[in-house]
Amino acid sequence: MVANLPPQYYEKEAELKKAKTPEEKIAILEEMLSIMPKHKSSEKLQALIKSKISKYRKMMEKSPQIAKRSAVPVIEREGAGQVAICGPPNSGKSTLISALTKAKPEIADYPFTTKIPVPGMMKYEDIKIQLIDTPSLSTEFSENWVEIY
Ligand SMILES: Nc1nc2c(ncn2[C@@H]2O[C@H](COP(=O)(O)OP(=O)(O)O)[C@@H](O)[C@H]2O)c(=O)[nH]1
Ligand SMILES: [Mg+2]
Repeated sequence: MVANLPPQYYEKEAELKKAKTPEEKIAILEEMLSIMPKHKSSEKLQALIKSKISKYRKMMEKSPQIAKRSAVPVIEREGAGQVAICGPPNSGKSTLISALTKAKPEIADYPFTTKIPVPGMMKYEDIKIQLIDTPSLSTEFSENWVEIY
């Protein structure tokens, strides 16, 4: 038991339980470290908090996209493989997806009709391949989150 922990420390402890993301947890743990009195009896607790911070840092390193860019649409792969159909505006991407899969992306003769990625399943013999309709790429304008990897 550590003596002389200030009341704010216990408030932070309660906040820590409610925090959801690793970033939030790291920020709160760092505050806890700065609040706590630095003497012999708190050494173990300081070490424990530091080890928690490094655990959450490692979690963030493992899932950088989720940690940093949770507002970006992410399509999990389903089926045997994931194929993104990319290309310039009006090149027939949405037409191709709607011909090969049951997905019904909007098809129009004005550019940049597709604003979010739309997945569809293409069956080839007994294999299912996931096709993704993507917003058009162009040098003038692209959805800022479009990134293929
Ligand atoms: N002539 C011709 N028009 C096409 C073909 N594929 C699509 N289109 C037309 O081109 C326009 C744009 O198609 P769309 O699939 O929305 O293109 P996207 O912007 O790449 O998704 C639509 O009016 C389609 O009807 C094709 O193979 N030949
Ligand atoms: Mg389209």
